[in-house]
Amino acid sequence: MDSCAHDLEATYAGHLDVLMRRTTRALEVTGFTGLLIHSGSPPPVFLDDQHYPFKANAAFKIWVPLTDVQDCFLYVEPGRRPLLLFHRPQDYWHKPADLPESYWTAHVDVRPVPDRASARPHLPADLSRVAYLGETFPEITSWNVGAMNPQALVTRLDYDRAVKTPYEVACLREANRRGARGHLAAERAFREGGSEFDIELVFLRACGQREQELPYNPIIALNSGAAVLHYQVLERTPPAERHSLLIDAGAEFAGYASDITRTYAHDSSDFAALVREMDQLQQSLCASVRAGVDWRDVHLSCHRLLSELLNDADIIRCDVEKAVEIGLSSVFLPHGLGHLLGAQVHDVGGFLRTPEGGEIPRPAGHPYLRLTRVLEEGFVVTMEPGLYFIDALLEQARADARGAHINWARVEQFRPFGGIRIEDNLAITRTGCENLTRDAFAAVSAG
Ligand SMILES: [Mn+2]
Repeated sequence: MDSCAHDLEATYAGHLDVLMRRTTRALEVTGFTGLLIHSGSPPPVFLDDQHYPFKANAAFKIWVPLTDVQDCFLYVEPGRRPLLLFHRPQDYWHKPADLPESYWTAHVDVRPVPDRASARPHLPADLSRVAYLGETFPEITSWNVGAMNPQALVTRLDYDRAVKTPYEVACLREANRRGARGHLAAERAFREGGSEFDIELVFLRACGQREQELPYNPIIALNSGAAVLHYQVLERTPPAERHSLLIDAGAEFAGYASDITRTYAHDSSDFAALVREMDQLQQSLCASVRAGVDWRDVHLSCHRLLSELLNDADIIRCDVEKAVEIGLSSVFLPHGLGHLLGAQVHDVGGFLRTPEGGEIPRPAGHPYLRLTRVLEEGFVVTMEPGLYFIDALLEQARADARGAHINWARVEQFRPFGGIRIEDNLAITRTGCENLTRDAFAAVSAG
């Protein structure tokens, strides 16, 4: 058994205990006696017989690592083993999923059911105090569940989910190892002259995943494409000149996501130096986090560090505090510093003040920050500072008072490179953090 398989085996039961404890409390507080969770079913394309790719609901896959079986139900009642009604249709068009047998199946009561309606007799006769989580489907109305997706319960579960169990951290560690394999192969493809499309194929092969299995579609941008934050084009032909690669791509493991970005310069140039400086900036931010730190402060300290770096690189000429205050640093870094990560790439609950709800506001002038909570032991977050040369934002700055602080000749020099983002996944501890991504790159390079 490899170390990952061993970790999963050793930690899954404890993970279930934590989920059961959180759920028991959430049900008590919100007045329900049980929870029924649907794995989901893929929506059909409009007036077509095709369906969109299936994505299992996060609320479901945190209990059981089934990411590719639609129309399963998980029934949870305090004091009982979770009941999994496993969808196993009689279907000769598709291959029905095999009944699972893995590190988790001994802890769950698994029963095959051929369709949604056949799941109903396996559930308690009276569901009037059971909360349902999932999309609605025609049969569910006759099941008389107590409530569909009650907000108070959803909010409480979202809030709790920010803190990962040791099992979840083990899954995220493995998702990072898979992602690191993809990234190392992608860098080689870039050096060998591949197109964006070539690099994507190499990434998929090295991760061992098809695109729909990835947590999100990779962002693979050569040259100025890197200035587009969610660049979605995959050019089939290589560009005539090769300057840079920005690749933001993650892999999946047992329903958990990695979310990793690297930026490479094609040759040694001022841009290569800028990438190294951004890497140091990112590492110093990683060194500054631990339980008890307010993420909003880390975000603002990133803007100060970036303003210093921009001055040192002679891209701006402006006092650091002033550069943050007037939004000059935001011209070059318009997105948030990071977000919660887990069963969802952008795990929900990043703004919640308490388990009951309430929102912690973003700092003024930073509308895209996705996390405003104080870090706790067990949070897993991304750390992803960036520095971009985005025409639309530069033009806005040129038109207002910020333009006078920008060295436009220097900007012109860097525009063909697009930009830089460096993103790692951090598991927060009492005294610091475990960098799941750097550890994964080191392990994969060594092994
Ligand atoms: Mn991210």
